[in-house]
Amino acid sequence: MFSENGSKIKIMTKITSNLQIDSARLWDTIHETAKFGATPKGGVRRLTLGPEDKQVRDWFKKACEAAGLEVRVDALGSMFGLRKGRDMSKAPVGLGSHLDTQPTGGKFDGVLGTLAALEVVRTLNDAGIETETPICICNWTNEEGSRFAPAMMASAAYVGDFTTDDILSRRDADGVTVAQALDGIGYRGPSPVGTQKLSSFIELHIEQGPILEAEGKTIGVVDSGQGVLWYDGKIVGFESHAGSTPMPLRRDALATLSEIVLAMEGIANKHGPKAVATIGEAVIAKPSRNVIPGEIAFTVDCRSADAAIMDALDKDLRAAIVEIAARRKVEVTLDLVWHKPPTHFDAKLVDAVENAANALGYSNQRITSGAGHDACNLNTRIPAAMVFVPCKDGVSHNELEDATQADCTAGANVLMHTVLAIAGVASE
Ligand code: HGY
Ligand code: MN
Ligand code: MN
Repeated sequence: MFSENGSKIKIMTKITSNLQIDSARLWDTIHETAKFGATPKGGVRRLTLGPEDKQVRDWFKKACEAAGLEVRVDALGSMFGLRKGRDMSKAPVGLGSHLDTQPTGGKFDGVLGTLAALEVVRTLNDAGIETETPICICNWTNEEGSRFAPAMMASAAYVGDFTTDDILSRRDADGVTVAQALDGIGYRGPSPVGTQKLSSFIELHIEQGPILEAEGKTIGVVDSGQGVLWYDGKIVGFESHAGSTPMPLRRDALATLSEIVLAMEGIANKHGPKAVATIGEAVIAKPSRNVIPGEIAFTVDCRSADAAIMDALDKDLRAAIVEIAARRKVEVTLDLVWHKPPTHFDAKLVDAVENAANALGYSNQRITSGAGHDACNLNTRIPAAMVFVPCKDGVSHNELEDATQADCTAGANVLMHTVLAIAGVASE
């Protein structure tokens, strides 16, 4: 299921040429695909496996085939565009990201990495370059985890963290399963997950944070990534009359949640700055303006690059909930639904990214990824690394998400030369 090479890959230490991607073409494709799910505020709403995702997948498949790639779709809908290399006995070097977005997503999250991978292929085609090892561009299904949990779902199944059947049975808020959604857009591919071998993987992504912009750096050499804890929570209090129930007798689920939110914020700050946490979803079961909320479902997202801090976040959050629940005489359950340990990317590949950035003359610095990415999953099985570029004000998962053409171009050039350093150039 995985590349036999492991991290015994040979990496050229210096880049072979000053080959540059076609900046205007990359920028045009980013804006062309942004129309699939375009929102009035200039963002993109392209939930995984929905109609807009089908539109961009169809576009991507056609573009890959037009670039001479052999396109395969696996059982979870992940798409692979294989470009032949001189030695087809070698597992290809992977590059890419995801094309699904958050409900209030932007034009660049995931899209930049996937379309930059396509641009790398187009540039190698234009230059008549054949790589020694084949390369394979990837669009991973459901990186966002917004419609179906967990995030980075398909790459997690690819590395064996979940079975394909487990993922196919996951349901969205309307009860639709991943299997039904895949069939609904015709992207439940024939090949079992993991059929497409990869010897390594490089992902270009916007930073989704403020550091590179604040430091005035063009490239982020990502050497690590935060670990993630996702929980599903449920509070059961007691519905009763909003007017006639005396305050001391109330078992108010929303007031309970409000205390949990502030307790969790305090816990993250206590363990900060290397800890973050939020409650992104909260649904009152039977909302009514004159009924005291009796039942609420909520989700928690905690992260840290330090495994010990992750353990402390879990311990402190559970202790706080026990105390609040007892005092308010309500029942609170908290189920851990996803635990992704912190990522430490492959040192040799991280160096290759840094070498490419330096050789191309781009200012750069080492950085930890605050967000999760498919490369974080892949790195548990094959060598992986990431390239970051700044995004405006560090904003992402917001329709205002923005980046510059120059930075996107720089990121794609570093991606291309990193991939060439790994795959090798057979002929040009
Ligand atoms: O949640 C994440 O970090 C990613 O954006 N899906
Ligand atoms: Mn992303
Ligand atoms: Mn995202």
